[in-house]
Amino acid sequence: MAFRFVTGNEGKVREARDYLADLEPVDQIDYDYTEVQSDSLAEIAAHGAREAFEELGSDEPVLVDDAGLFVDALEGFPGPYSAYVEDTVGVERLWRLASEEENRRARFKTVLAYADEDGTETFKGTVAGTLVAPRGEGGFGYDPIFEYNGQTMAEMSTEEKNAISHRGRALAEFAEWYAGRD
Ligand code: ITT
Ligand code: NA
Repeated sequence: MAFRFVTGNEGKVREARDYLADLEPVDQIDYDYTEVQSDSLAEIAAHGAREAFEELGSDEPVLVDDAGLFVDALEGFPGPYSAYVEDTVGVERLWRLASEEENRRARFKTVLAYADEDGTETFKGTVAGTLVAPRGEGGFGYDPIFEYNGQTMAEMSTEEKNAISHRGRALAEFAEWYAGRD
């Protein structure tokens, strides 16, 4: 048995492997699930995981992770549009926009959805931090501008990031639930 992690993002897979290695192997799978129009990461992730599980065949469980950066002073922007904003405007310009605000607080949120023949479960994780000018070579996405406890997430190892990150928290909750099932 392996988890089939449906994502085009290798950074997510690296973090999931670091956390789930003791449970099952994690295979990265490409599948273009329908991104339902919703402000809710949970709805998007749960719908995607369900659809992928049903369409892909085989009974191996599926994972989907839908994440976003929510900037307090920008009413939670880019939020559910984070991937689009990274691809178009880019991380550096989002930082410049945020740097004009006095309040630099932001949070990462993620929802990890799990689907198998018994149903769909979701696990949430959030971390609050401060936006800063880009630093660090690790991580991915918005990590270089997201500072937690004096370090940007791009300055952390995968292990260090998992220990405090939104995804690490969701993975921990999921791992506990998975290990405790009958
Ligand atoms: P998949 O949908 O294929 O999984 P994606 O990169 O499009 O990959 P999301 O829609 O969940 O994933 O991500 C939204 C955006 O937030 C995208 O620009 C990511 O790079 C970024 N992001 C997600 N998790 C992050 C993290 O832990 N650190 C920094 N940026 C992150
Ligand atoms: Na996405």
